[in-house]
Amino acid sequence: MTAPSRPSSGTPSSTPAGTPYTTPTWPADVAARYRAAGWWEGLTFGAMLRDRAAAHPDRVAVVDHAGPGGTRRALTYADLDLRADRLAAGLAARGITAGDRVVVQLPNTAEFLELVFALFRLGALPVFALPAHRASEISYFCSFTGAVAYVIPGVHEGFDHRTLATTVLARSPALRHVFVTGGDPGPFESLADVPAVPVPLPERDPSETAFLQLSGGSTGVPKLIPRTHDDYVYSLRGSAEICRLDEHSVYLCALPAAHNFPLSSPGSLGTLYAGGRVVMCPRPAPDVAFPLIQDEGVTITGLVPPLALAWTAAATGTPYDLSSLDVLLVGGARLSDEAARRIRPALGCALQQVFGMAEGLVCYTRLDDDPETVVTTQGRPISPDDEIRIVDDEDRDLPTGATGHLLTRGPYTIRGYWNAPEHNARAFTEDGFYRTGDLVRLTPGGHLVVEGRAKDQINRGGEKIAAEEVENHLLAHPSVHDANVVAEPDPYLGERSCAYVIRRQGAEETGAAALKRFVRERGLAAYKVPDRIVFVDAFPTTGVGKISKKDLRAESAPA
Ligand code: OOB
Repeated sequence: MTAPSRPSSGTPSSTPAGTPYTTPTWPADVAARYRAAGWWEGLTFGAMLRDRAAAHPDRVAVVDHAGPGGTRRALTYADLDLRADRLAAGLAARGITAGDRVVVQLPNTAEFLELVFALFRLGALPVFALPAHRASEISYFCSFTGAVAYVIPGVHEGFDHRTLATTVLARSPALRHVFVTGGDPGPFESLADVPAVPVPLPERDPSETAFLQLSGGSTGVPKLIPRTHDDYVYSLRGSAEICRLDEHSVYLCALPAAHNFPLSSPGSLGTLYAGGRVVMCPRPAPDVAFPLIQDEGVTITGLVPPLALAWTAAATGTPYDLSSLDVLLVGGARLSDEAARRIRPALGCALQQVFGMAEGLVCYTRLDDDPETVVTTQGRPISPDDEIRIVDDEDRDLPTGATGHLLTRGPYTIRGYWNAPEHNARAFTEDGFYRTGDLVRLTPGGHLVVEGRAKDQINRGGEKIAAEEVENHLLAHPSVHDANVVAEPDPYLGERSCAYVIRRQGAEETGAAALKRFVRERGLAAYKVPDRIVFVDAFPTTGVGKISKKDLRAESAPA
């Protein structure tokens, strides 16, 4: 395979090994076209919040229930704007500066938004970790990005992130600061003590990278996705229009706030773009979310399919008034047509399906699509400039209606992962199309239907697991000779993970429970620990002798 063309502009950086490498970005002529078309409006996140705070300072921007003893807190746009400035000043005083990376692992609280806007204003790059990540993932994010700071909740869902931070700190030479929200910071600094008198900061360039998002991934380690102000603000604007957000919209952030879906589709940032109100929901379970919908007058939210099913079931006979809810977005994994049909009758709201990816492309069914399109398709792209190709294994375009590999390119889809030259050569075509790894077809009406996946990944109810990452952890066990992780059907999650393991000859017999514990203790997020482990003597192989994951999956499927 030949090397992809490397546009000259980009984020100059170096690989961890020190080799200079420029992360590919949009070629200059393409960028100029996106600006001329008005997709890129030259607005930074810092300026966006400033504008909104000037236009409607007293309107509530964000609500959470993370005050002392779980009390309600509401920040107006003016509050959020000022708090972001004060936090930026305090972080700057601690030496955090433009271009620095900061790993953010916060639950759904107002601090999450304060912090990311503070970092956007500083020009420091949030690296968006999920609360479920543990030492394995966080240490990797910190060391790979050379992060200087890591921000955590003290204790969240019974887990002490301060202990995790101690482990991470010992493994991450560049890490200088750990900031803790909510209560006792332990040996670290409380984020509440950081804010200082605002200082003037240079305005950021809208074309620069604003943050690093995580890929679902299909390789040994997660890849990092550089998103610019220009491209991401465009995806927010497009999403807000498609979901008809305005200043009366109240968005419930029920999924983990840092994930691309609740962040931008249209998510908390799209809601702030539109001047609406974000309600932070600590957990997405109906008993937590339903009272918030009632009390806060929530109009729109987004869920992964298993949660949409749980909400649909719980809505029958609920004492809570859900009548304010206008729209439920469902995405992250395939929603079955049958489940889709149940949503409006049960919840009394419109459904919008979302098929998106942190790398860029986001498709929505539209609110004026006919009901059959809404329940049977995953929508169409945000932008008229989103380019879609559906190809065979040799990258040849297929006739309309045929199922094939989805390739995409456009004004908010990255041209390369951050510092990943070898991977970029495989994950993008020479002319800059991203290989999504999804198998899709196009309906005559121009909507996409997701039919499957070619990437080596398990989509566990919207949580993505790279098979290779888990296999590597299993292989580290002395009694494991070889391991293959595949998806198997699950009635609730859609898919769960199953590890097929060949034991090492003569090694002590380790059972499934012990092997799961081993993987967990290596510091892997709980959702990546195999749901099932099956010991086998050999793996099925293809005609050329390669291990056939297809046949392994078939073994897992119900007869
Ligand atoms: C969202 O983003 P990621 O980066 O966690 O995962 C992207 C992948 C897609 O490539 C696809 O494999 C799968 O998740 N996916 C879907 C889907 N939505 C995402 N598969 C079938 N049907 C759907 N509706 O998951 C994400 C980002 C922004 C908005 C929504 C979801």
